[in-house]
Amino acid sequence: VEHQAEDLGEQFRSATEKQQLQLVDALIATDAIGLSVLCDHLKDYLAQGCPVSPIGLVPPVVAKAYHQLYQTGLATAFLKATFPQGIVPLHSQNNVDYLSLQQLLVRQEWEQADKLHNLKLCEAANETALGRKWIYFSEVNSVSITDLRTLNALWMAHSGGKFGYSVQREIWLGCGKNWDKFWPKIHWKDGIVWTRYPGRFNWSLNAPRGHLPLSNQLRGVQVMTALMNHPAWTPDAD
Ligand code: UYC
Repeated sequence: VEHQAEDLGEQFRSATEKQQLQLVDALIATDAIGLSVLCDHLKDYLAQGCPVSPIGLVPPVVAKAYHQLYQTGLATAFLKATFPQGIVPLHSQNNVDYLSLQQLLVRQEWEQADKLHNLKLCEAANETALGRKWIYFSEVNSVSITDLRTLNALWMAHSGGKFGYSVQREIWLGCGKNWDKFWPKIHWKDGIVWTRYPGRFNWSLNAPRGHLPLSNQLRGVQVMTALMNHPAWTPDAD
């Protein structure tokens, strides 16, 4: 049994990132040995000091291993002891507590998470925005690079890289910054019809890439423009 575990562990460690992403599923589907390989991977990640990408993203394999382990319910105590706040480090320069958002996202409660996300964005901007419960475009740059990266990393880690501002930005740039091309791609508009909040949005992982988090367009496109142009998405901005 020990040999088997070592072999699987070795196979996992020497695989490419793409293979590792597939191996996470295979390991979860097998038995206790598979689970221990994934736990070891998370332990190694912690021992390395939890490195993140230049824009603050948790490595996809780590996020997926965490998620699959979480979902089995067989590693609850280990995950809690190893990452007490969750897999995404909750850095804030605006003194915002993102723990409740991480908890909604790890449970895949997308609609509640989206609501709380928009409140946390306001809180990260200033007290006026928080009281108003929506953010004015000129307040977007009051949100620190750190905080916007934390928010984005939370969506990315818990959606397998499907949701988050950095995904929306990539799609938006791919559309040549043309909003009319962008809205249908993320299903915020179907033809000339705006997608109605909340019932017509897809609150699941079957949604198209970039579908979440939402930004209400009722007051115009300036908030979204400011979010897409925020320095958080420039790798060496801080
Ligand atoms: N709503 O249609 N939206 C609301 C979206 C628009 C409207 C909230 C997104 C178009 C009204 C969120 C889209 C529009 C309210 C979103 C969308 C419109 C409201 C709750 C696709 C009419 C009631 C948070 C772009 C044609 C509240 C909040 C109010 C709410 C999101 C209407 C998250 C992504 C242009 C009347 N919509 N919104 O901001 O303020 O209130 O009156 O974008």
